[in-house]
Amino acid sequence: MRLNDLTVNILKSNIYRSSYRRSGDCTVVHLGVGAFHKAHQAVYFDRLMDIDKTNWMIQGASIRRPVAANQLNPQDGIFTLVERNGDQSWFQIVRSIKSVIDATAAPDLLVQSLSNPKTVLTTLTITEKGYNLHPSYGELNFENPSIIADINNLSAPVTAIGYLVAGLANRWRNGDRPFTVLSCDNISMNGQCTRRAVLDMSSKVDTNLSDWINAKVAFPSSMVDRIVPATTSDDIQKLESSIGMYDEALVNTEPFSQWVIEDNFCNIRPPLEKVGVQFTTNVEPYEKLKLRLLNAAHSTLAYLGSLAGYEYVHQAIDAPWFLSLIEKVWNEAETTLDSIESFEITSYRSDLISRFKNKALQHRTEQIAIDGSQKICQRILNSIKERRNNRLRSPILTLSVAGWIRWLFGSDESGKNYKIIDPLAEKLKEIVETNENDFPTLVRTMITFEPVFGTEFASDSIFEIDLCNALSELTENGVATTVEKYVRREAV
Ligand code: CS2
Repeated sequence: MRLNDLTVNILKSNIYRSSYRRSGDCTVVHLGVGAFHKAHQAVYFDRLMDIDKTNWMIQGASIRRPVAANQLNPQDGIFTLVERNGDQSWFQIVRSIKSVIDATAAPDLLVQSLSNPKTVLTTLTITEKGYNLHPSYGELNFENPSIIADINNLSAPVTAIGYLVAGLANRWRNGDRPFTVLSCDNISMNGQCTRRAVLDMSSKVDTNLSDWINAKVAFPSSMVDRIVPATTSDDIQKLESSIGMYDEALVNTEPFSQWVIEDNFCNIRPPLEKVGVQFTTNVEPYEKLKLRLLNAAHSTLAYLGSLAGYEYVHQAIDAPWFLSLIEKVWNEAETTLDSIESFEITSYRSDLISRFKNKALQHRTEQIAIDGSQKICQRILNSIKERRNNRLRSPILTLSVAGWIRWLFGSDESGKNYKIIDPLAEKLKEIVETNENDFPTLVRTMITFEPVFGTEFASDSIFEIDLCNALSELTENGVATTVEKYVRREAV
């Protein structure tokens, strides 16, 4: 039996579900309904509606693929969230998504929702590449054919930024109040990035529109945190045998969840503080902390771990010397962080280790390895850059960058091939393949590849030598030996 608004009633009462009435127009539009949105923002809004009895129903939208629409619409938008920790599982039915628009088939429906004055907030999880900004220097990529297409025709946009501009343009023309644009992607200063992308595009459409957006629209930054592995068909089968319900939209996650939002809204602000969200005037220290500790560790475990044959994060962190490796990644990164009042970094770090060790999550290293070109700069390179400005070398973070480059070779240490999934995959593969037998040239070409490294590493000869050595060691001696050697040698 498939989960939906009616069948949910026959579930056992020990499965938690909210009880608010799912009626009225949606007040939130979410672009990019995927596992993370379902396990994070949708859960906060579900709880909020349950305790506050105000309407924060979400109109979901998928921009690139119809998957979420196909999973959720036959289920009236509802799905099961399973929090897993060790042997324990906690089940909840989440009811805050009304339905999902498949914008690939019906772009006009999404533009209509965004243009509806009842929409007070638009949230985004479109991943790093969805912003179409150059990862290292932050302007909109005007060479991207989809961006060009949107600038020329906003009636049926193809990019998330195009949809935002189209919706805001209608609000402006109709004299309506704009919606707040809240990015929930893992990008440093995600609000400013979204603002930049929207202003860059709208200024090519109509400068009066971009002036209005500039003056009237709020783009708060936010820090989001919850580990959400991709759902597998095995997970769906297991759920069916344990609760007797077939749920294609099921999502597994950890008990931990965090959301810190910049208190800067241009339309009604949901009172999310009632459900544990933290509002602050400055999100940057939280974003930096999370990207440079949690995500830097994740990427390090993903590249070095998968090269050494570890399929899951919990296996990689338990591999010999990997825990010390991660501690040293953090020792280096921590020197670049700003302090946060009443925040205990030591306990944050030990909580992260427990989260990584959560076997029940089955979080694949290959999932984290995806889109490295969009992630590496914020997670690792920025720390290296800031340390260098303080005359500090970063041997362990450099090893992590070398791990990424070695991973781009396309096969692990046992010779198993895998696919490089990355918007810049073709270019990166070409760089690696052309210079496979000449590491100094490979490293030189990489660090001068501006879309990832920017311009600041080209003249950093110390980093260049360190990176070349780390890459040679990894390739000649293998991950295990190199990690042990670096960890023992570097008393950071
Ligand atoms: C992960 C993140 O896939 C990845 O790149 O590092 O999705 C990570 O699980 C989340 O940021 C945790 O909040």
